[in-house]
Amino acid sequence: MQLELIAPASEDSTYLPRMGLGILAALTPPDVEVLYTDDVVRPFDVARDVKDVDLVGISVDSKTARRSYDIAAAYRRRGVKVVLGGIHPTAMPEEALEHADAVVAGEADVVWPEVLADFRRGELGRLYRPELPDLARMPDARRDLFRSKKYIPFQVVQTMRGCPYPCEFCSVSTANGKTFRFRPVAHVVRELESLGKLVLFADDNVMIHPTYSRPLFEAMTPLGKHWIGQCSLAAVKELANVKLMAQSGCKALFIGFESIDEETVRHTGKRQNRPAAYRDIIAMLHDHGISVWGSFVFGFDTDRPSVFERTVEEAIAMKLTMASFALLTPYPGTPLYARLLSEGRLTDPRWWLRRDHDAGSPYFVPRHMSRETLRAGWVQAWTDFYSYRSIWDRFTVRAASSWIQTLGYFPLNLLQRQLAHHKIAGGQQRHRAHVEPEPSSPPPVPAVAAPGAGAAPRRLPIAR
Ligand code: B12
Ligand code: SF4
Repeated sequence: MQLELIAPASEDSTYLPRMGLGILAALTPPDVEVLYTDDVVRPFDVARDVKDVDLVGISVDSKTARRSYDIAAAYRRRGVKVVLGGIHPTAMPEEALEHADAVVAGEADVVWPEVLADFRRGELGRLYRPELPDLARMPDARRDLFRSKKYIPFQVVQTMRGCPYPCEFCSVSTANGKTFRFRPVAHVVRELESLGKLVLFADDNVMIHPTYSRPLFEAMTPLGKHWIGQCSLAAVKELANVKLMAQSGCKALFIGFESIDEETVRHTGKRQNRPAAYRDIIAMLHDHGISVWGSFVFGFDTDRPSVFERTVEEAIAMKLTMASFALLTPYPGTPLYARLLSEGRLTDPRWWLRRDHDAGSPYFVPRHMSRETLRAGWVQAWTDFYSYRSIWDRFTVRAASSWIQTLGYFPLNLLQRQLAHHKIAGGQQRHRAHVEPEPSSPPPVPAVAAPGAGAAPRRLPIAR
């Protein structure tokens, strides 16, 4: 039997293998041949790449839903059965079932062997809703499937799932549960020992639960790894935690600041963020050789047109190594989606079904500006943050600085500058170019103005 596992791409995808599929491959009986196809590495061409395998499994998030459904349709036309799973089918199982033979809504670890056995007996079910698995039984992902040289050279490792925080825009607590579940430290350490020096933790929040993370990082210290991960500000407020992370090999953290405004972080539910403390926390991280990649979101109900310029200025003053700016996106299954829907503010409630969804966002009516202003301000923030002046002004080398800050800083920023200009401002697409335009979609240019809509933000003085 041949099973093909497919990781579809969106314009926001990165050259990283899909861990969930590596785990499913590890849970697949050894007599099944597993093929791994990554749309990021080589854009999937329906005319060229559809194969005569026995079963296909596709990992779907909301940004890749449309593309996943198109790929699924091509296989099903050929008589190949398709199973969909991942965060989007978990939130939208009924929709996913319209495009697949079977859907797994939830973490598939426990149920995957059963899905395969059902398929082999010719009794594939329609909808599987597994219990949340005990991560003590989570296998190491099958990394032998991830062969492309295009992948960034960090090995992805997961230590925990679930999150109790109530951030309104986030899918995690709905999909993965409202409690933390951890892999035993010994399992993580054994997996790390089998891998190379560079590690990326695919956790939402490293060090969020110090009673787990401290023993983990202590055990990692002798391994000599260099690792990067995502982290909430709550985790790095304490000097002792920062010291331990640095000692265990942490070189950079991706931190969800979300906003520089106190009112906004309270409104989003991200209560652990205290904007007044941002600069001090970053300076402390820099002093311990940890670079910071900040993440900000625009479009919250408390955001006004001045937010773009103020955010970029603050991000420069914080001396962030890099930053990403996202448009607030109503992902299905989130409290944000439910609220905007109930307030009648979603302009295209199934935006993810559009083939051009990346070009037309935001798909909701902001409270204090028009959609055009929001999109224009978002583009401006990207180009201003990656202006040559900003790149220069943010550069800082401290005694403890790691290679990411010394050797990596300028190449990484110049790459991001290219992305800002070509993709964000120029609208250049890699994946949309491979599909037909959506005939029935409403026009991608935002057309709805909010009450009290402001003018487009002016160009920042730092921009070149
Ligand atoms: C690591 C990560 C990334 C990485 C790596 C992605 C990669 N190549 O794997 C990077 C940084 C690149 C990234 C990028 C983005 N991400 Co991201 N990411 C994550 C994160 C933190 C972990 C994902 C992961 O590896 N989990 C570990 C594996 C084991 O779990 P899993 O993938 O869910 O798989 C399990 C189940 O879902 C299921 N399953 C999955 N696939 C399949 C397939 C089949 C056939 C079956 C049966 C089951 C199944 O079984 C698996 C085993 O239990 C999640 C948050 C989270 N906790 O899920 C966000 C998350 C997935 N990301 C999210 C977003 C929004 C993004 C971005 C759009 C952000 C941006 N603005 O740029 C981009 C673009 C994503 C894209 N597809 O293009 C959202 C998605 C929301 C949604 N509804 O779609 C999440 C949920 C975060 C959040 N806070 O809401 N991301
Ligand atoms: S944004 Fe981070 S802290 Fe908030 S709910 Fe999601 S995973 Fe938890």
